[in-house]
Amino acid sequence: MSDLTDLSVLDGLSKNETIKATSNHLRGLIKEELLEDTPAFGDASEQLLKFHGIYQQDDRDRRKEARAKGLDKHHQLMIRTRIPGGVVSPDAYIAHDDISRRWANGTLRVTTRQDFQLHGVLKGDIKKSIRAINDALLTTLGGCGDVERNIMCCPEPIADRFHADVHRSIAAMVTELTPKTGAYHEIWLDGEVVETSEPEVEPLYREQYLPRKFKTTVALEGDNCVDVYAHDLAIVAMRTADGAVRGFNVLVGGGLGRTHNKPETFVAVAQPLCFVQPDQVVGVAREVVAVQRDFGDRANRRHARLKYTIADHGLDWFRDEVQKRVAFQLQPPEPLAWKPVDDHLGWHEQGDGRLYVGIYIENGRIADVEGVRSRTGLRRIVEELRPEVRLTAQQNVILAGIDPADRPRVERLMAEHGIAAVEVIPQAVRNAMACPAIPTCGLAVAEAERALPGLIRRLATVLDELGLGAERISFRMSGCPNGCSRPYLGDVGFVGTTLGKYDVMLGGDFNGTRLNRLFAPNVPITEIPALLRPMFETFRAGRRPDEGFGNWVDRVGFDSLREIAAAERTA
Ligand code: SRM
Ligand code: SF4
Repeated sequence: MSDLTDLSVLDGLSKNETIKATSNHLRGLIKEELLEDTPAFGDASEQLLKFHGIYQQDDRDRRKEARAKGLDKHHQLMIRTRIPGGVVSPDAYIAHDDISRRWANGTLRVTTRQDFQLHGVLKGDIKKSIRAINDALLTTLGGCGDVERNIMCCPEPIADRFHADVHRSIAAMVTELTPKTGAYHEIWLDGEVVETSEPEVEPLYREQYLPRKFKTTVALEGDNCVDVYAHDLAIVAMRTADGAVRGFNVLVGGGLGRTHNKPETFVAVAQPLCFVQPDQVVGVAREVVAVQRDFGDRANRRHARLKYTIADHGLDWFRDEVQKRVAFQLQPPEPLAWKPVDDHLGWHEQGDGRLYVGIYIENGRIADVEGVRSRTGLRRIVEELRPEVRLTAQQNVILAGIDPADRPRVERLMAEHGIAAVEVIPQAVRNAMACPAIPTCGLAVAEAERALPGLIRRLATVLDELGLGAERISFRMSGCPNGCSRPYLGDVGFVGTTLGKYDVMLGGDFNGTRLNRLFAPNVPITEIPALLRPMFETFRAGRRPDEGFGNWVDRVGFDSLREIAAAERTA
């Protein structure tokens, strides 16, 4: 197998199904192509590499130049390390920082799913990079691909029984849901090829893995900092009065990817499925994945996520299918109540006499740029004090286990490297997220990470002028409708439609429990502050006590907002 064109496509199924089925459990020709002196892998390997946590990309900023010179694209790879619950040891942090300097583009990207991404790695350096990540006891296996992705969890490093028990459950889920193939070790770590007459078995995923990516998160009762409603499988840990895990609420079928002008693709929030006991959570997670494995659409990848399986068959059918496969009775889901989302930034006690500090990283990009040297600064702190590092779902970094006596040293190092204390960061900036988009993402139709910093500061100024500077409003920007920064769950979402233009979405809520809706299509980025300013003014005048911006929008409705916008245009 060398290229998609060589494959006879499995009857009625998508090309990817053939690639997976004939890959010998994700091996394909990756090992052979690694040895070839070429800048890029072939099409089939490109798909299989995702399961190994690697995306083939090209530098889109250099496309024009390459075309003008009659050259090929500037091929490069992105590596995604899977980091359950976002917990990174100091050694693993240093390993990633080293790779970013030696083989990647000199930056480290914290993702919205608590992973690290390294961009700009060349094919010749990929094996060394993967090996270095594994030497630091992390893996990229399952970072991408049609399998269970990174299992997220609220990253707050509180030292109590509840948090410890939840993390134990997550570790068990990770073990259960990680692919068992030996391909990863053989290809990247020069593991021994086991010659046996017994066929290799992938007990959960079998020959064809899942129809599509599958995402799970674990929230702790009351705090939706991990955006429960965006997930295929969302698990909410509930506590007893004395701080033990009482059980887990289980929700299914959330997903945010959609395609412009294809109404058959849609955004969905996860719906409550059941409540299970602590010792049943791994079993229920496994069987939710197994039902999706068996019934997900393998013909049309645009219709293959769990949200479509549930939309097609119904939630009751789905619950029955899961019930048939587990040996215990699924209990009815319990109602959920959320406190205001906590982004865990700033200094806090962690319950064992030590402190943690949440540090704001703009759009998750750890880099040395214009006055902010977060790469060097974080490296110095981690090397000197060896805190545990935790990545948040808002693309920020927590340093945990700090001796209170070391707090002044951490603060001094932060200041020396231009890393701002959270108190001085405008709320609009603090609550904003953008996906990478151009130049690395091949699917981007507009800028995001490079466009949001300018826009968000203009919006912060507007809010300040109106006396709303302290208001917590979430702003999320994505460079295409796939929704990697979860724009549809923010108070305000900006979804790229073409270079320089965005669909402006309004009416979500700060706690991420409700989808926003399209308010104004295709707005040039330069016009967004003027579009939103009158909304903020009317919000200030007409809000109820403690009412957030998104909730106010939802209450007053788009008709009145459009009247406000029209009045502004004729004024
Ligand atoms: Fe995403 C594809 C980046 C979280 C929905 N996402 C991509 C790719 C890999 C582009 C590609 O397929 O070629 C992007 C790589 C860009 C780059 O250069 O780094 C990409 N997604 C990201 C990250 C890095 C954004 C970020 O700002 O951090 C996030 C990595 C998470 C991780 O560590 O695993 C990221 N992506 C998300 C989320 C948010 C979430 O999961 O909480 C979503 C929406 C939730 C969902 O999945 O429904 C998301 N990404 C997508 C989709 C649309 C999926 C769909 O069902 O239609 C794609 C495209 C696809 O899969 O075909 C996509
Ligand atoms: Fe790329 Fe679109 Fe995801 Fe942004 S939202 S990273 S542009 S796929």
